[in-house]
Amino acid sequence: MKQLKETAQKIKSMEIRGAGRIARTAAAELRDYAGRLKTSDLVEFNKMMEHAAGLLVSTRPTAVSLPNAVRAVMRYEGGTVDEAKADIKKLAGDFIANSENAVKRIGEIGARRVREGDTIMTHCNSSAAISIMAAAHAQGKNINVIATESRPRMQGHLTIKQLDTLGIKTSLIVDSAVRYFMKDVDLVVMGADAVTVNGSVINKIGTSQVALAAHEARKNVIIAAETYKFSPRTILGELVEIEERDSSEVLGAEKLRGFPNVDVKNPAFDVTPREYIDLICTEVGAIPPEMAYVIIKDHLGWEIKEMNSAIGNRTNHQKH
Ligand code: RUB
Repeated sequence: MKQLKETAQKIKSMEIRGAGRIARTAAAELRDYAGRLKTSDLVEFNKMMEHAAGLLVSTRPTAVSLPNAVRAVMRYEGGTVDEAKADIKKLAGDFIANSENAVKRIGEIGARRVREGDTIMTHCNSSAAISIMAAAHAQGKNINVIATESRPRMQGHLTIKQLDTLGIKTSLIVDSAVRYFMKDVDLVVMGADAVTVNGSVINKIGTSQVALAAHEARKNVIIAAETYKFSPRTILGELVEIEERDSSEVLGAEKLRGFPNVDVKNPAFDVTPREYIDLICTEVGAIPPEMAYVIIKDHLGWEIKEMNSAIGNRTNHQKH
């Protein structure tokens, strides 16, 4: 229980972050948690697994990869605890391996859209988006990247570090300079926390502004997203919750107390309508956002069936 809680806390506090990484971490934690359970009573075991699954899913509400990963592991079967544990181990292992391969494959597919000499703008820190830049660079294409800071948590600093290690020439800019620099950009590549059935993309706050500026300047926007970032629940009309994070990430509590008429709003993600997205690059191919339904149907179809029998009831702060 202690390790489960620690993992959940690491995801909540963003020590472990990024939609793909939190999904893989949750799958691994369910596997390890199951392995640590001592009971031989299957009913009790199932109950404890349900509790662990619920705790992990509750840590961050927007990244659909997280419930998708948890459900992929929680499909386990078995007539005994040992059989259930073995199935959980397999399902978690498959999810993690598929996820890692997906990021690599997205890089290979997405890099085909990158031309020699391109300047790519990116926002936040997405492993799938960086995989495209890394693959293009590895193919010998001479690329430049413009990376935003991504306030308030400055994930752009992680991005520039990774790109620097890869030897990719990168400029760091403040978020408000996106439109100023858009004229120098050939291609925008960003990640996703969730993709809805209508092809909208939910990603780090500011993503929709970058996409809007790109649209105005007629620059292509590619979203790098594994198929498990697509949200089957949106087929049933459910909306993706936008995580509102603590005000202290933007303005310290002490400073804020000095302004009795001021509050801080800190949504962590926003929604980019499909009109501003040219392609969503997944591990099974680069698709127009209008084809999101097909990805959900073909790759998460089992989830739709399961959901039809048990529609969750999450309470949301803000929905889109
Ligand atoms: C991270 C973020 C990333 C996506 C995709 O937000 O918005 O663009 O999660 O990342 P946060 P990846 O820092 O709040 O988790 O491609 O690595 O899954």
